[in-house]
Amino acid sequence: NKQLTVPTAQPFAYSFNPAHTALVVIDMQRDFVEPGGFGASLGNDVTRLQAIIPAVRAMLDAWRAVGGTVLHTREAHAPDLSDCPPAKRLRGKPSMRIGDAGPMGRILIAGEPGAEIVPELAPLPGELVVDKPGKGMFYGTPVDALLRERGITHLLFMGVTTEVCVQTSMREANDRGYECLIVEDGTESYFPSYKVATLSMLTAQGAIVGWSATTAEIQQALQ
Ligand code: C5J
Repeated sequence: NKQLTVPTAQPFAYSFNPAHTALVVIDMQRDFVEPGGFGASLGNDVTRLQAIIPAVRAMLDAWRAVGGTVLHTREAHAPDLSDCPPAKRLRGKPSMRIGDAGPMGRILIAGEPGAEIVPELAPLPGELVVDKPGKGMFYGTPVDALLRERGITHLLFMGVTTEVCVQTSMREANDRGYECLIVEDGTESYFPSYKVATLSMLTAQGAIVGWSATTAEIQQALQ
């Protein structure tokens, strides 16, 4: 139960107490990350996303070793699509809509193989796992209550994709008063320039949304 600092975080030092901090792993699901899934069949280069699995795992291992709270999210809808607004479902490729049969089961439906978290990053018993119907992790979920009842005030974000679900979740968290940091090598986008832009816009203007740092810098602080 102690205050730690990442002195080289961007745009300036980030301090956190692991007892009041959660490591958040956004949407590391097979359909976004693995070859042969939904993301790949839309023409995206999923190897970029797959490449961060070792860094995410290393950070998870370090965080689990200090006994920190872990929250995994999945972008996943109810099988009857009652939590999927038509505005979301009708967007995108007409042959690959949420709920349609995809290469790894029904696309973004809870319980389908493609909606599962990749096996390398599988949640451990006791870790929080939340299905979210939106891009952000607070909309339509119990996440805020789950974090507050555990005394969580600080969040470290990893996962995919940087500019969509990770960024939206971090912005929603910042508005709710959480002190947020995004782990630079623990997040990735299908579009390299979007990742670079997202990291700079989140940390601009004196950490307007929050901080960024690498897994190595955070691991150093945890030693
Ligand atoms: C996530 C997406 N997880 N890009 N979803 O970022 O639609």
